[in-house]
Amino acid sequence: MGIIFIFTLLLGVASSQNSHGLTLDQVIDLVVTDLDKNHDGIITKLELEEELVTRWEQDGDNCVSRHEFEKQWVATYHDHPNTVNEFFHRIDQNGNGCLESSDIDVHFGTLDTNGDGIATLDEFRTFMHHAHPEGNHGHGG
Ligand SMILES: [Ca+2]
Ligand SMILES: [Ca+2]
Ligand SMILES: [Ca+2]
Repeated sequence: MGIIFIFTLLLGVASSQNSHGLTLDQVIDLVVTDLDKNHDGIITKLELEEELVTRWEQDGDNCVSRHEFEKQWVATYHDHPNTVNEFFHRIDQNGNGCLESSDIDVHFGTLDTNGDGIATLDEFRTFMHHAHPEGNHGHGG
């Protein structure tokens, strides 16, 4: 039984592509904790935009480049750079190579159906499962 457990654990680590062996759910939990800065169980659009500016945007041009995003994400959540790369392209809604508040607007609009500027943690987790490359298992490899 012990050997099977260890083997399963190793397989899990190998397939997660995360250098710390974190599952997508564990990564999402870390992201949610970082985003919900006042720990009230909801993520506001303001919190999302603050995270974009304080963590991801580094050089003051109001554009989170793929490089800026990848560097911070890999350092913080330990996903593989290729995974982060694809994730960036998925959330760069208008495809201009920048994450900016207009991209946040679009994504938050899909989360926040009644437009009150608030998303619950579960809503955000669901969004992350759709947006993160490891949330879709249709393509194998
Ligand atoms: Ca909050
Ligand atoms: Ca920048
Ligand atoms: Ca963009």
